[in-house]
Amino acid sequence: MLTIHNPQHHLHQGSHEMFRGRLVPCHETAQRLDHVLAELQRRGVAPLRPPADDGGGGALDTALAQIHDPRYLHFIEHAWSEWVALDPGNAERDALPSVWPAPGMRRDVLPDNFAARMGLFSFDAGTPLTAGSWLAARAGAACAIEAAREVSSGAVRAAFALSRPPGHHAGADFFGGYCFLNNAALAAQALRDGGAKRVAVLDVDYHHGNGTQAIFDARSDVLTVSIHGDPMTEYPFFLGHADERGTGAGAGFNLNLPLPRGTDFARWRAALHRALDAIRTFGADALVVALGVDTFEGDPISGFLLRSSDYLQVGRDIAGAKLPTVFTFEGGYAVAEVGVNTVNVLEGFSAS
Ligand code: OKP
Ligand code: ZN
Repeated sequence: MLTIHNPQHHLHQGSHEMFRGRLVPCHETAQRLDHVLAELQRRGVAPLRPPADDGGGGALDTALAQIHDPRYLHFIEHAWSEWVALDPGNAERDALPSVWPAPGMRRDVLPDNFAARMGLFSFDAGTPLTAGSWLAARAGAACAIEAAREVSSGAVRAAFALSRPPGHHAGADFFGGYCFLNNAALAAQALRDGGAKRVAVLDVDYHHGNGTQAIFDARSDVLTVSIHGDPMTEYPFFLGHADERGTGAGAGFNLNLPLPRGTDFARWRAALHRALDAIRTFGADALVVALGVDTFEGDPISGFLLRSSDYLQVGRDIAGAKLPTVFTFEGGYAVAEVGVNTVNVLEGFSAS
């Protein structure tokens, strides 16, 4: 499968995240992507290339502004230099938010204070903003958009945007869950712009794709479907319940399939078949798969029980939708297995 990988991903490397009351080393590391790349090369699942379009000339910025709020984009682009300007010593420290507007507080006024804006544009303290976060996320967005364009043009049936930081928790105007720019949403929009009338986003990451759901919540041209750990107990907690079906014109165009911790592949696969049924009923002309493999039994931060060989079947099942497909890379924190598990999905898909 054509894979567009982000050669700048290593520019984003947080040191610590707030986790269960203390700062712990980040789970979302550069080695994750390196393992996937190595596995793709080892199995000869070519071709593999960086994005041809580096985003010069403003086309990439125009695409980003279709999904993200201009104030948010401006903030993320300049956040690191603001952070260092506050104190030169900050160059050695990641920026983490620590204060957020509660309901009833003002979101319409953009504070001058940097910490206040960090909170306004985020929803957790697990997502460090580092010197290279913007460049890495922006190059990743270019991978997702280019993958979608290759699929739209008919050059390939499917493409994989291999990038980090991941994207599915990022909303139009917020970062969080290790995500800054929503690659799956950008790919879906690029497929729409490339002529697809109806696009489905299928999110198979362990965590609910709250950013993607929120971005398309009121739209009927993009169906969002997510299979994930029940938000009653699992991150991101405040979205992802089964009764969220979309709002306004988007009513009926979101489907959440929450599952309890401890769910095994048989039960998970039944949810996948429900998701694929909904995508068929919707009449999608193209598909984006937000591919997280943190559903793996050995994942250190998740609670499902999928095994490495199961991912081949996941790929075959998704191929059964017979749609032009863009995969984006999301979670998966069992570093030694993330390559095998991810490439198993792609191989299962390609062999079908
Ligand atoms: C990102 B992706 C909160 C601890 C939980 C967030 C998990 C983000 C997962 N401080 N950490 O969906 O794999
Ligand atoms: Zn996840």
